[in-house]
Amino acid sequence: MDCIFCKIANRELGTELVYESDDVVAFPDIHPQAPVHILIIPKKHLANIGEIGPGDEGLLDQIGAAVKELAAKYQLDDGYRLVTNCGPAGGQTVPHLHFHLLGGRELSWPPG
Ligand code: DGP
Repeated sequence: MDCIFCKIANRELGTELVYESDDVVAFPDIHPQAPVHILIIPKKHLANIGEIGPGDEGLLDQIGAAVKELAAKYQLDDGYRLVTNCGPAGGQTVPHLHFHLLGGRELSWPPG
């Protein structure tokens, strides 16, 4: 499958991984929207959050553990945002499930 995030997770592109667990990796976004902008993804190819299903038990727990560790690593003590875009209308451009961890500046709401 020609998926850029699968290639990153498989270490085929030389992208720096800033976190790794059994089923999850994280790496800096190539177009950062905040001083800290990390993408957290499952190693398994799932197109979006709607594809999580049987066999993926514990995946969201691992995502949560990654968020906690990365927030500490990047000293996001004042807060941060975790967001996943789903489908074209949700603003998703890479069809491999990913969570944006954004922090290091004041983040406004609602998003665009
Ligand atoms: P989304 O629009 O939610 O699908 O976000 C996709 C993000 O992925 C976007 O912020 C840019 C980032 N991105 C796309 N291609 C690459 C890549 O090759 N390397 C890295 N590090 N980030 C990428």
